[in-house]
Amino acid sequence: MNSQRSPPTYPQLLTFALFGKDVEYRAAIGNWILGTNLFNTNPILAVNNSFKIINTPHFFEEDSVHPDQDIIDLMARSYPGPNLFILAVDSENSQEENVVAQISKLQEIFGQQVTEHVFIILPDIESLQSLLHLKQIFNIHLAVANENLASECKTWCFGRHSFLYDYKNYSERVVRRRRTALMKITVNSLSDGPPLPHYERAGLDAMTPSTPQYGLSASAGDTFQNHACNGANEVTDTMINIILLGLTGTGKSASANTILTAGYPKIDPEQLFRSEASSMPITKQCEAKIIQKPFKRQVRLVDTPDFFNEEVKNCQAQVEACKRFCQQGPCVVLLVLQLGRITDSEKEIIQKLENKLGWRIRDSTTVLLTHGEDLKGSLEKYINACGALKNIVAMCNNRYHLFNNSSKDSKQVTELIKKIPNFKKKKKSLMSLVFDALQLED
Ligand SMILES: Nc1nc2c(ncn2[C@@H]2O[C@H](COP(=O)(O)OP(=O)(O)OP(=O)(O)O)[C@@H](O)[C@H]2O)c(=O)[nH]1
Ligand SMILES: [Mg+2]
Repeated sequence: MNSQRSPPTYPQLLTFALFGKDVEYRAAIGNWILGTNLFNTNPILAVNNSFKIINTPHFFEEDSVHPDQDIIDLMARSYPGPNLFILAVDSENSQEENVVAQISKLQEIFGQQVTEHVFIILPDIESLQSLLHLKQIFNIHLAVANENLASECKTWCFGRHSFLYDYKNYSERVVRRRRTALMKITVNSLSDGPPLPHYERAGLDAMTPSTPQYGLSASAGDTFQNHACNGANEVTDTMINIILLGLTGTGKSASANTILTAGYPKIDPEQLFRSEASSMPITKQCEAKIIQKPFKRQVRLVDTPDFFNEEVKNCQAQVEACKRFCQQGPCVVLLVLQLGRITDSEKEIIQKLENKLGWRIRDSTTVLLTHGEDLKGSLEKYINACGALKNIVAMCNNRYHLFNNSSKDSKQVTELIKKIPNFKKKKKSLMSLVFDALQLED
């Protein structure tokens, strides 16, 4: 990575809406773009490191039972608009009138301008040659299915704005409401919400949590999930991620446990993140748990290893695993530092993490100081007296908080949540979702 270049303000993930009459051909195109076979089960949504693909199973079916609902769901999942509308045209449906009918249907629903974002993928060179003239007529992009589709799509999106829905046929309010409802959809019947859309994630084999997979019961009445990210798990794409970053021994896992126990005080200790005093790294792999309390909705709490510790094997794989969480939904960072132990290696920690993750984390980071019980006097004075810490805190727009992880006081968690940036003012930004999700329970 070029360290001179400022990382993007949010991880880049291209959103594609995938259309096509033939289920198998559509799946093959989805698989080619993702570089996996996730589409074999015809999911509604599939994601990898670079792409989020929204499948539209019934779109061109004359007898679709809920055509409007299908369209609203697509708009909600790709809100405020996808980068590309991919039309997978199989050999049975590649006659000109058939292709034109599909393009016209997209125009009818999403407006004439949609064609600027339509990418038609044809089965062979012959169909490409016979349909090439449509390029001029509709201002669309045509290509033949091939194994380089992913890079072709990326190249085509480069420098282009994504499509924005105009809400002439469907109200933005309805779409947004549906989006919110989809966000509330719970994971694997964790709570009694509506059923889940089928959703799959790709390439998370770097994640091997030390605890068992789904359906964990913390204690009577308390439930949360360990998130084993090794394949086709069902999760919502807009779940908020809280990612704990920092060096070994600073208290990342202990802080994650403080957050967990604030919501689930009777939690079985076996289900906490492993946290121990040690000169060697204890957490060696990213590990995530999905919780609901004390938040209003589900939040994925992601504990990470020290990305700069040579004792952490496959460090880069762990960075990649962490990046996938950053990309999957809105995320906020807790940068964990130990009071009284801000070392030289932590001076540049923000820049170093940004370079590793390729994301300008400082805009979404709150500094979380641990060992709060050791503080003598005011925290502000302490920060002002420590140049390196003052600098880090300033980079994070003066967001900081103090935890005493040896205390069971859940107030420190509710106070922390209040300090997480108020993104609500930035209308329509992804980060507004973060703020909404981090509202405390009534
Ligand atoms: N007294 C006290 N101990 C803490 C606090 N925070 C963390 N610790 C202890 O510090 C030690 C290291 O904490 P961890 O949470 O394992 O640190 P970590 O950042 O996850 O470390 P790695 O997993 O090795 O990267 C553990 O013994 C914790 O109990 C705190 O606020 N007060
Ligand atoms: Mg740890």
